[in-house]
Amino acid sequence: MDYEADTSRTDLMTITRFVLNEQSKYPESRGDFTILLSHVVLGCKFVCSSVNKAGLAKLLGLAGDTNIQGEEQKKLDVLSNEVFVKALISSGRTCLLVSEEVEEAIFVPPSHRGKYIVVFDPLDGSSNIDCGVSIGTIFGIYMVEDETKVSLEDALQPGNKLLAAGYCMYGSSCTFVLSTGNGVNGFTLDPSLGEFILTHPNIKIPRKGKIYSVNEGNAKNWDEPTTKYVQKCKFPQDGLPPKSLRYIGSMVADIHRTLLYGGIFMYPADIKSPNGKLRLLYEVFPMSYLMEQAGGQAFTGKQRALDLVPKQLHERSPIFLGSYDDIEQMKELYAASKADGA
Ligand code: FBP
Repeated sequence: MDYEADTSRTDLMTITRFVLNEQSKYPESRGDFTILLSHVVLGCKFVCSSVNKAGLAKLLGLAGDTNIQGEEQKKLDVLSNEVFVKALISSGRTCLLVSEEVEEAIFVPPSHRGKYIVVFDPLDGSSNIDCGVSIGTIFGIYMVEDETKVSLEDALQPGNKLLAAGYCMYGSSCTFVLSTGNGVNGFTLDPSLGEFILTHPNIKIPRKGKIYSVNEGNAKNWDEPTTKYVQKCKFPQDGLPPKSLRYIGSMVADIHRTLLYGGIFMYPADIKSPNGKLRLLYEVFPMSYLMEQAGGQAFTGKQRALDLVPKQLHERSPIFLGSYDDIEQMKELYAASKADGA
């Protein structure tokens, strides 16, 4: 009997135990954040089981409505959104919610309010839902001083004001990745226990990667720095081997791979989409927060992504996320193109 292995298998570091340990570092804390997070986790467990049985439970396909982005909503988009909105309100710890699936910000009834604002994409990677490819949920958490006076402006805070961010990937296994400002940790759902167990402690992205991730179908519309960068990946001049292209088309899955293996994920601006495609509040900011916490960088083509100040709830932003050195290379190309006056 491998006693040591059994001991480690019996000393379960669940996500709740992990966050309670984190909370114990703040004597003034009342446990509100832990309660909020447990409701986010509950939502993810529900969505995970729904995604797993989607084909059986007739949860695939369209819901028949269109969301604020003009996208046809999938049944699972609507179901996931409903579960998260109800879970977050019932936590009694939130005052304002912003969801990719809801045009307006959701003000929590005063009787149920707490200090936290949650911005979230209930189900990211919609184009992959019906073919069973990995999809996910993305969230970011802010705080307000006085929840009785919360306003729309409080949802339009820069990313560098985030308190915490994370995602849950519904793939071959269900993985919850979280940062509360002290590094990034990954937890895998043990279906037999219904518990997320710490499996990826203190994730650090490799300084440089061998992978680039982008929808090359947009190449003809790209700006010069993006075109030059991808060219360097394919035809390196420095004797290094070409980088490999990996693109799943679900941001959560592409970012999860990038965090673990290194490299660069990009959804740049282009002639057709001058602000790129990905939404600033609940896609770009949370992933940028995680990337920086893991030792990587998040760049818009002009600046550090987390320093952006949103003007609208559903605004988009170009984004380059990944290994420190790879993003430095991208920054140099943009600086050079700016110097050339392009
Ligand atoms: P939603 O599915 O939540 O709208 O997310 C957008 C998204 O699917 C990202 O997950 C992904 O990175 C990107 O769009 C893929 O876009 P494209 O199909 O244009 O490459």
